[in-house]
Amino acid sequence: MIQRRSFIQLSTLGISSLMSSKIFRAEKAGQKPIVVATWKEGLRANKAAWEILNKNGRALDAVEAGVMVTENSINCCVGLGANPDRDGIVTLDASIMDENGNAGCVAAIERIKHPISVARRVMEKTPHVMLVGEGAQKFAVSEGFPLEEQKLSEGAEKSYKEWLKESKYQPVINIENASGHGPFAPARFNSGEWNHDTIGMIALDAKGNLSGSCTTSGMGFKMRGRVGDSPIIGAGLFVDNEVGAATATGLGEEVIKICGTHLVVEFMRQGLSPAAACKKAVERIVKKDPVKAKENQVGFIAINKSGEYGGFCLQKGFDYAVCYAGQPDLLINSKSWY
Ligand code: SD4
Repeated sequence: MIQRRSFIQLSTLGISSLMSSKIFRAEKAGQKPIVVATWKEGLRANKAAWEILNKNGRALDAVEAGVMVTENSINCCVGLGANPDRDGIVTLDASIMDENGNAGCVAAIERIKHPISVARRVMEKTPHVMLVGEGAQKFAVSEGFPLEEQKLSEGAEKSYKEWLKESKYQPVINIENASGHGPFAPARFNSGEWNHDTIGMIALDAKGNLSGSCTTSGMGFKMRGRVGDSPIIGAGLFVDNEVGAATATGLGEEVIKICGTHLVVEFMRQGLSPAAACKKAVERIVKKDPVKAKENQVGFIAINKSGEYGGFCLQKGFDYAVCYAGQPDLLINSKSWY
């Protein structure tokens, strides 16, 4: 009788909850709090995030403050000093998600220094998830964000002039130095060490809550109006506080087509480790079109609810930065498919 009752209780719990408790027991303990961010620039961004996490702060505040550091640096390729679109105008995209599954995004916003903070205001102060272009800018101004003058950084100015010579818009990749991304890679090789345009950050705070942020100037010399994966929930960023968080970098079109970060989180829900989940999402891109996959770069990073982290990318050359107690500036060279 007892056996029969417990069987009934178990079946009313449902298979999915049984599976998920198994999943979390199977995960080995990770770090808490922890913050992980894309590319080498993530090291500096993580420092700012850690200031908050280390004081028992909220993951949401940490991922906003962290990527603001990168948006602020004039000579890098994320904020207003970044590579412009083909028409010479810098347009920025950003997204943010909190532990309650709330999300806010802006796309193709101009002359605003901190798109990530505008994304957070969209999440917290409007009934919407995404604002784009002129409307996003108007909202930002109404929220007190100053309208900046557009002034390309020296590096961006130089790359743009170089690009204008041929104005080529076709896939090329430098596999040897494979931090370039398909269609837009060559112009960026002139801009020195920093040759990508995005920072994605995911964090787990001391209370065990997850949040994430992603901010970018998008691909350099993109078509006017082009929006990549970074401001799209489930593509460039996804957070599910029951399971984990993931963010992406690289050729956004490829990430969008597989709902990349949502896929990574769903793979973690099925029991995969963050690294294995990222690899499986990369595999999805490869399977879809192996020829194209060889020519492009995509990288994913992920953390799970127990503070384990991992990443995986298509081509060699993608680094990500990890920070937790006693390990403030770990830079990991991601494993790659090719
Ligand atoms: C995009 N995913 O707009 C971004 C670009 C990027 O490093 O990640 N660059 O497609």
